[in-house]
Amino acid sequence: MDCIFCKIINGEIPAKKVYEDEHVVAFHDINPIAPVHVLTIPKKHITSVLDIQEEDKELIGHLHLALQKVAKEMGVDESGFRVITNIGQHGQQTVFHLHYHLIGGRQLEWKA
Ligand code: IU
Repeated sequence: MDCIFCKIINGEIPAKKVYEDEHVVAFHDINPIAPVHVLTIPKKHITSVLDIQEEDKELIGHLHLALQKVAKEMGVDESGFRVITNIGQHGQQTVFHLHYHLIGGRQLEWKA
């Protein structure tokens, strides 16, 4: 499958990983929009939130627990941060492998 994030998962393309376990990988976004900008992704290829199946419920819970670990690892658990997943055209999704942006390290604003 020609998916850039699958290539990061299987090591074909390098990434600055901050967390990895059996089911998920987290790595620094190549084009950060904040001092902390990490992407957390399932190793299973899922296109977006719209593609999550019943059988993925445990995986998605696991991914959220991994987000806690990433936040602690990046030192933003005390200050706060934001988790975003973009979906489709209006969501401006550009990589079609489910990923959660963890953004922080400065005061964020809320605008769309
Ligand atoms: P989006 O939610 O699909 O718009 O975000 C995709 C993100 O993936 C975006 O922030 C890119 O900078 C990031 N990214 C990356 O970290 N490494 C890559 O090789 C590619 C995109 I392509």
